[in-house]
Amino acid sequence: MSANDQSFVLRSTATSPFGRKVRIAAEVLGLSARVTLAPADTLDAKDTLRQQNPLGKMPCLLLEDGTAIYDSGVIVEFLQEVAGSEALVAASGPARYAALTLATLADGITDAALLMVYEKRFRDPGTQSERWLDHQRGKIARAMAAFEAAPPDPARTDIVAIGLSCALGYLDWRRPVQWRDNHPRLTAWLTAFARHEPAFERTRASNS
Ligand SMILES: N[C@@H](CCC(=O)N[C@@H](CS)C(=O)NCC(=O)O)C(=O)O
Repeated sequence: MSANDQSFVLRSTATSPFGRKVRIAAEVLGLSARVTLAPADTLDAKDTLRQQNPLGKMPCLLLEDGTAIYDSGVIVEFLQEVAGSEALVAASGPARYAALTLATLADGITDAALLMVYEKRFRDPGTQSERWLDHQRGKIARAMAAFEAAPPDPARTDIVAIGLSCALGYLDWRRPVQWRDNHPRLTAWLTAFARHEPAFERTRASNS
């Protein structure tokens, strides 16, 4: 059976911002019905996630023969190929690398936000490093400034918009930083993008 007609299992919680990227992509590509969400516990050594992805990170996509595909960016590209589409990122050329670079910038916001959340979650009160938190805040601030200066087209769902919307959604949910008041264009962008792309609201954890 080729990947073009098989079903997939997505190891991810409904709240994972990187998992949300994949769930939005699957919906936009018309593949949602073929992707079953199987929550993973990244802290549980017995969870099969660590065999599927030795890094123990989610999302991780499982093919019917057990093949594992990660990380979220690779999964999005894989699903796009399964769908026979180039809707989310161009297959080649300068536009591809421009989009992949901006998508990495958006993912970097989520990565830094997660590290801030983990710093608070995994360290005992009073032992958290303010220097480390500041280091991550700086990454978020610079990446957000770049997007504020040039927000993407809110009427276009591509790999950049998907990653950015999931990053901002995660900031809104976990609040490692306040971003709305000092990023009016990005705030407007997220409102307009959510209106344009229903998969954004449909993949909110409370809606799934
Ligand atoms: N670059 C990865 C990042 C994935 C990631 O950091 N996932 C988080 C959850 S949203 C995770 O698995 N954290 C647990 C850990 O790092 O052990 C991707 O794009 O999929």
